[in-house]
Amino acid sequence: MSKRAYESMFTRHPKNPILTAEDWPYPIHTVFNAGVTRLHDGTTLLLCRVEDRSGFSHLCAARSKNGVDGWVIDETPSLLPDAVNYPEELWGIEDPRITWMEELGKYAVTYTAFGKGGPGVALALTKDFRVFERFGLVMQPDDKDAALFPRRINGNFAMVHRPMTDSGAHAWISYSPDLINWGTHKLLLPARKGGWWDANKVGLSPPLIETPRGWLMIYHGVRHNAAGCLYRLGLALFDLEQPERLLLRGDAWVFGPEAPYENEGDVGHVVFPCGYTIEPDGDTLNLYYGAADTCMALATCSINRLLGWLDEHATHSFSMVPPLPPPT
Ligand code: BMA
Repeated sequence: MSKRAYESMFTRHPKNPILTAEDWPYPIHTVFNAGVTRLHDGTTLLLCRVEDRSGFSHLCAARSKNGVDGWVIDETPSLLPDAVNYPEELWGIEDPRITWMEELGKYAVTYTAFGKGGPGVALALTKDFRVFERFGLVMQPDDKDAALFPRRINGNFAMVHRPMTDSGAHAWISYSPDLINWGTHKLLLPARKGGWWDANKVGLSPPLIETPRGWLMIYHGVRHNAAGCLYRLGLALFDLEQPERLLLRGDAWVFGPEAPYENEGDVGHVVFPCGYTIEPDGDTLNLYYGAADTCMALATCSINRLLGWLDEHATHSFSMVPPLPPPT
């Protein structure tokens, strides 16, 4: 791992990468960008994006008692693209995010359906990750990086997603009375511009984390450079009852590719978390991330420490450019 002059708030698990293609019970090319939940019996479930050698992705569940090893992986794909009934899934399904919906007594899985129209947001509900109730596309292409909130906000379901627009790739929030019809679209977190690490393209990484101080967002920012793309993670905090209200946004990234398995793979220099579990202490966050679009890795951090960092670094504190004076 390359040496950095700054301290990370995240601790990489010594057993990283925790899942690779070699662990799979059937032939696959890569495993990455898994949606995550802790089942009611305490089992950690990773709904992994698995890419086969046709280049298409499907989803496959891996379960573990301790969330680190001893994974029991479904013998066959758990959710395959269904291009007959959902032509938007012709070229695969990718990057699931999981939200436990107490009101429904089901898990909501939002994933990217990739078809001729481009990537769009699809939704399925499940109780057990074996039988899925598919809703098809809920956000038309080009859109991805979506996750539901675990409860209604002011009477409506809410979803963060990332449509592509001429102005760039920004995170949006939309509301729905029934999970099918989505509206009241609001810009949630815009990509910055110019030299910022998160200029031009941001997207939600795992589902938002509910804290007493607000919804904590771990998002990815994409930096294009001469070598390709760099995917790093930043933090933002939103109001609990009015989530489109941004409370704090960090100025620096907090986690980026450094370890060899994050820098070398099909797409090097990528860390891409789609889910987490929280320990019973309510503070320890286990962040599961795809590394270099090739394998799954785990890093741990303290939610309170992330919030404390945001308090200190939500202005231009790392920037050489002094903040603008308040408007008169
Ligand atoms: C994004 C998504 C992710 C992928 C990342 C890096 O656009 O497609 O699935 O991990 O690019 O390649």
